[in-house]
Amino acid sequence: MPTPLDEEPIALSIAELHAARDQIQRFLLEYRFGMQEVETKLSILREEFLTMHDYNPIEHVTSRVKSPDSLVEKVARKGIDPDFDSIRRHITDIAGVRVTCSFTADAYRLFDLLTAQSDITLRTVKDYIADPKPNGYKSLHAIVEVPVFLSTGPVPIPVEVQFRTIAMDFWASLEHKIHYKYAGAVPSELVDSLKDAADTAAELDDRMERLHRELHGPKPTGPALQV
Ligand code: 0O2
Repeated sequence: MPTPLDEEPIALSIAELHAARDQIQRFLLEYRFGMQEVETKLSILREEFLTMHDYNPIEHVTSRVKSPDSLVEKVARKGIDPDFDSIRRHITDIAGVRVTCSFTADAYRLFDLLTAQSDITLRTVKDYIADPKPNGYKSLHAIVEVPVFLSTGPVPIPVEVQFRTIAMDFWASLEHKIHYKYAGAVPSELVDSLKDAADTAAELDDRMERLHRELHGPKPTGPALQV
């Protein structure tokens, strides 16, 4: 039978665990709100395009807040001090939104429209469409800051937004699975095949976009939505 002295430290550490869990939940909640703000902005743009121009530049939008496990792994991997202030400063992809478009021009157009909004601050851009990664990865990455209005006042929340085409998305999701399966040590033939597939996907994007232009001309037009 455990004595009260045996039980006391366990009861205390459970209380601490509860407090830590609550703190992490509260911390991640702010990122969920930031992510939702960006999702709302994208959904407004999508509906405006559809209603005013009968054109949908967004195929689909997915989003996620990093899981506590994945966040802890990244903090350890990057050697970041494990306190909330430091994590806030150094990890900018806790909230992530992925915008998949039919055409490359739409990916850039959506980026322009989102980052031009007055409450959005653009922190960094990585244009892996213009300058693909050596493995063939293509996507336009932006870290934007969006204000979230809490009961205590506004808090600027960073959100990583990735813009890409369906073909880029298809490639990235397969590459991600392969990378995961081989724990990063992908055999060189497979690396070459993936690079080849990325080139084919890029060619397909170019051809589809040319065909689209031939069919419809540069669309859509409108005061706020000039191509
Ligand atoms: P998840 O699960 O998608 O969030 P860092 O974020 O600091 O580790 P870096 O280089 O500063 O890395 O960020 P970068 O280049 O902006 O890329 C971050 C995200 O882009 C990744 O997030 C992936 O989603 C995607 N990405 C970048 N490079 C590749 C690639 O070669 N293949 C694939 N499939 N995706 C890529 P996470 O955190 O890795 O994963």
